[in-house]
Amino acid sequence: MKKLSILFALAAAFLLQGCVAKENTDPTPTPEPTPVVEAGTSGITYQLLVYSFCDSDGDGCGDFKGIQSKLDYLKEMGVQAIWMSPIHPAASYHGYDVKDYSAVNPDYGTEADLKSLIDAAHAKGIKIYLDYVLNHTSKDHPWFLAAKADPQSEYRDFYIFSDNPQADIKAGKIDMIAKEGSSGYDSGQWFQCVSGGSGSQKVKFTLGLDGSRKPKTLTISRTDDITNSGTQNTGIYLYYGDGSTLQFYNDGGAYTASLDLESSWGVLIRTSLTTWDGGTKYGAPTGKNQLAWDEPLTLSNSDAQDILLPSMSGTWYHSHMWTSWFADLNYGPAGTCETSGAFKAVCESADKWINLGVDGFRLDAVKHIYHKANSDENPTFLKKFYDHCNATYKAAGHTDDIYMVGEHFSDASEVAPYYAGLPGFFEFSFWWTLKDAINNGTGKDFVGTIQSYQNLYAKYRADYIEATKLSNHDEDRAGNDLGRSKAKMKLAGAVLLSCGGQPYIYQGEELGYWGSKGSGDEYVRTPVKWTKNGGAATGKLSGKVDNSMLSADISVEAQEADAESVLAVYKAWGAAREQYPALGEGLLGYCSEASSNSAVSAWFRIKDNQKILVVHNFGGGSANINFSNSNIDNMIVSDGQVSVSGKKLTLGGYASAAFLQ
Ligand SMILES: [Ca+2]
Ligand SMILES: [Ca+2]
Repeated sequence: MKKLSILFALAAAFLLQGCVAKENTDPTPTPEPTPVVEAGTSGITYQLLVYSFCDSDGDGCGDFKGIQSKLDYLKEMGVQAIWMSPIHPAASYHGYDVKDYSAVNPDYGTEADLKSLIDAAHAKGIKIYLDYVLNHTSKDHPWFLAAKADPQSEYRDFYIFSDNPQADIKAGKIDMIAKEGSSGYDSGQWFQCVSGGSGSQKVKFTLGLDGSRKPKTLTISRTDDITNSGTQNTGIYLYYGDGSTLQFYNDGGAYTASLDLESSWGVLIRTSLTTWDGGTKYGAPTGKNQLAWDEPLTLSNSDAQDILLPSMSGTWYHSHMWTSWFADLNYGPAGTCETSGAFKAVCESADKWINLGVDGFRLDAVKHIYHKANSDENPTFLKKFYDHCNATYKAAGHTDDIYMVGEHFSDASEVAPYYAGLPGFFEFSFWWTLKDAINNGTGKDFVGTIQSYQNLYAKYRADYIEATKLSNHDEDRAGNDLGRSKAKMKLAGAVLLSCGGQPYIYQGEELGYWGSKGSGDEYVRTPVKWTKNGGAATGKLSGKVDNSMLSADISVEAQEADAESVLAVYKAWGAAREQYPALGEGLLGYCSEASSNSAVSAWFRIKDNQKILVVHNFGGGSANINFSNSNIDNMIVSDGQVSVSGKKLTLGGYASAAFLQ
């Protein structure tokens, strides 16, 4: 059923063969070739935010050299791979609006610094995964700037443009939104862009008012004279260009504004200078936003789209993420996506990083690449991207397959069909199930639920990678969900590192961090505080840092000296995964011997001849379990109050233990 160990088994077999061959054929002692990444068993990946993990030069921004300096910290938790937040130049601090896929963000260091990090990580048996954003680019990416400026641009087809998105979607003309018919149209996902611009030109605007003296029509005329006359107390403003305004004049009942106009986007009418709220914005109705010389345009107080000047042409571009900052990439029909310019371009950059030594990718927002999340388009696309990258990876001399994990932010049942496209996906359901189980103090159903997810994946891929996790950078912190209870956080970490799958530890979870998105995403992206008295890489977080949390006692320095710390739990269970292959790679099996106690979750991890019993108490009170069949003499790792008396195991509240069978 579950074949997580394939990579490691292949690597180990390769090493073994290498040794045997050498002994048989070459009696001269020569150094063994060092494998790029030494095989291990933990399967643990650490998710870090480059900008807030570790700052090597004191400029407030985390960087590659900082990560390199902390590889031993990760190694001590059994970490075998790092997923770095996007490393490319980007418009936002978080990096998810890429401006150049083939470059590194200079705030993080140079490409040589990245190469140095990759080599240093490999020397310690740690792989490097890049976050790769395939759904969209920044609106400031040179591809998009060229595409929107010129319909004839070679980059025009990299994006999704339409003069009438609603009609084009209904007619099936938009390849990325081809499966939903008219229901695929969402006005909030389309943003206008303008080409042409006004240049500088002398014009006169005349405003028509309705019976309530509210703006009704707008007319633009050419003029040689931009001198305005009348009284300027109308409270109605022409808004144009880079945030400029001109109040209309009332000249004997005629509302006019003459000016030397320059605007890159057009004009709007507003009746407040300080807010857009309360119906103070007047623009064009959707689809009728073009001004023509000397022809009144009827204004809209509800749609209020930008009004295009006669010299301008406007069109719409698609952003699935409901933000004008992102522009969605266009890969054409999924069945032939590999022929699209955008596909070739993102592959070319991916090849560069693979050839630099990167071991895999975490793919962002994969259910949004093609619009319809539950069609086969995204899996089809993802398989083509994976196959391309894997071919590059093999050509670079690797004997294993490239690693790739997708972010499909949905229940396991919706994620499962995507395994047709990629070997790995995050299991968001793992955390959603676990936090409820811990907060309800009910452990008995937990492992059965996780097994049910595995059974879903196995229908689509025998060697699926179940990327388990607690929270990540897009969710409230696990610590928040667990009421900041240190005991619950320790339990959650012990469950994560003792259950099936290949777990991800999100930066700060091993330190017991908390934080809520409600105050801003930055609050769930808090920097690591390395020393009791030292600072942290807060420079990119706009001051949105909970400094009360970054206390001396939550620092790495303090927790490394504290056997009762959250960090100590992650280290203990991470080390156990490294030491006992069954705990890292084994099958997950239900243990019925603890079923009489609803607070307790018990399971086996089984690989080859090794079998480990894992027992967790999800409740706050102590729990007694009698094991008549399983062996509880040989405890290999534990957390909290644990005592063994003959065949009776007593676990204090939220305590955990594992036993070699
Ligand atoms: Ca720095
Ligand atoms: Ca998309």
